[in-house]
Amino acid sequence: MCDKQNTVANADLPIYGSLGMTFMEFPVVSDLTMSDAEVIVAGVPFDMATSGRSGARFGPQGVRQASSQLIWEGARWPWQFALDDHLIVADSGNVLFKHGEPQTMVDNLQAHISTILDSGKSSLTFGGDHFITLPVLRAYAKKHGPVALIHFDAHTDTYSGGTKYDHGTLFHHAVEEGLVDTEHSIQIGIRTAYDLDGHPFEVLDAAWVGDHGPGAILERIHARVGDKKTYVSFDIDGLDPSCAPGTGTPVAGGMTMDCALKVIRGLQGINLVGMDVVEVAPAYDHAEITSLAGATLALEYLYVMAANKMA
Ligand SMILES: [Mn+2]
Repeated sequence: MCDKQNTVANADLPIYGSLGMTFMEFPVVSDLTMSDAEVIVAGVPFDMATSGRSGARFGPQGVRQASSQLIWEGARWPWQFALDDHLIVADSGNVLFKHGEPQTMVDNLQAHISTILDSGKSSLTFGGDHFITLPVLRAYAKKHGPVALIHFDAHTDTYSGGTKYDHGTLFHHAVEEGLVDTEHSIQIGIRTAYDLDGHPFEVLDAAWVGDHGPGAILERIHARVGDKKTYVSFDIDGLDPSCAPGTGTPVAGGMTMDCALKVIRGLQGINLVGMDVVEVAPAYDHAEITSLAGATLALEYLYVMAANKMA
């Protein structure tokens, strides 16, 4: 039973613990225009564009839930400042759409991201399958023009023969629509077939990544994107299945989590304008490994955003 005396005695303790309702327990934002947040989190519980196993619709809630394990550390190691002191982040919840009508997701997501960008903020989006990146990039290109892309994935997602809503074709469409500055874009961790002739992006394939490590990867990334406005898209299957089993189309032989974290941390100095983490499918996960990986990569990105701002 809760008596008043007890409540007063513990006034400095939070009554509710980590519920994982928002990413990193950042405050909920409903009025995007009025909010002073600099980065807005959005979930997109959509997996109707998957070619294999569905389930990424539960990605946003998985990542938010896992992020509750990261909150206790005031200043995340090895950063020497607390994120909250230097970057204002809020969580706008999930983008809504009519199930069975993918176009309503496309329209609503692009509108939501455009609202975020038009109010001078940037987005951090949790998929959902990788198709959700296409409407996000449409909003970014509308605001910023074609953006440089840093894309982590086992797959290039540049296939041309897919259906209209297809998580394997989005970068084919993004290039065709002129959303991406291909000359300054790079794909990392690729280890599935793609057409080498005329491929629009620089590729660091998974074997090269494993052989050369974070320092060399970062050299290539910085050389490629330069000072361009840069969007980061992280398909969690870019990681090795041992680091990210909970995903729809896992492929053996990917990046380690250690390597991925060092690469994200090393994006400091790049003109970053947005990020997504996609393809987390908690139903195939074990012990929240994949959701935690997604949450940790996103948190590391936010630290980089804060560090860029402080520089
Ligand atoms: Mn993939």
